[in-house]
Amino acid sequence: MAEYKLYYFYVRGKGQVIRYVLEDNDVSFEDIVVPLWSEKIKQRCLSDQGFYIEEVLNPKPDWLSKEWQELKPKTTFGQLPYLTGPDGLELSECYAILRYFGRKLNLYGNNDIEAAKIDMLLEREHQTLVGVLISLLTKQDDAARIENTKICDTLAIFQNLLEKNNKGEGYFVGDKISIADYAMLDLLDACTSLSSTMLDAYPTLKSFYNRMASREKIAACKASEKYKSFYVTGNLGRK
Ligand SMILES: N[C@@H](CCC(=O)N[C@@H](CS)C(=O)NCC(=O)O)C(=O)O
Repeated sequence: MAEYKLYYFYVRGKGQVIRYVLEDNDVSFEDIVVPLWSEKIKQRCLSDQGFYIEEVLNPKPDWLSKEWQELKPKTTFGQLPYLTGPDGLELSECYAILRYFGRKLNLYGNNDIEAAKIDMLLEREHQTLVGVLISLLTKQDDAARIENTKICDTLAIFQNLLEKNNKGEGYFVGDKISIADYAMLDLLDACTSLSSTMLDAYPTLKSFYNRMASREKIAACKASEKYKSFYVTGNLGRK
């Protein structure tokens, strides 16, 4: 039996970074994919009509799947991702879960300063990721999404920080992989979904992305039918 159960929806969204960490570090877990929307309206996710942020935040009760209606009150805050594990462990908040595995799997730097730098990167990366995900749930074209999220300015800063550590040839902090690197991989996935050429302007970041994406277990995860079926977020059918 798997040691952990990770519950998340059929999107990458806020759950994929945890899936990456668990897959890449051989953690025994059950990846429980919960349907968010009821059959009645599911097709809208795949159509041009899609869902927009107002509807995602205030769905009509009969829009939610039976599975999610049953699970929601059992989770800590009524949202996913949600993790259960040994000794009655129950955790919500994606970055609390990420940090838990960071500590447990020795993916949190070599000392307090490295851990603080990892936290700093996680804070800004998460803020940026949420901005990109929300932009995909709003009615605007991709050029406006890129402009309004100021994503290019942020990528330039991230690239600069990466280049300051080991000339950008390794990881973001110190000399070993950390949860910040998995979080950056996930953010760069989302950027690539927004624009397939966006990373071309950031060669060091692009090389980092390719290195992370080609790690054996990450590449296997990305190549799986399950991963390929996931959308970046719950709208517009964007992979
Ligand atoms: N602050 C939470 C937010 C989690 C969250 O927004 N979850 C959304 C999906 S990404 C959700 O559960 N939506 C369904 C609902 O609220 O009923 C985190 O970062 O984990």
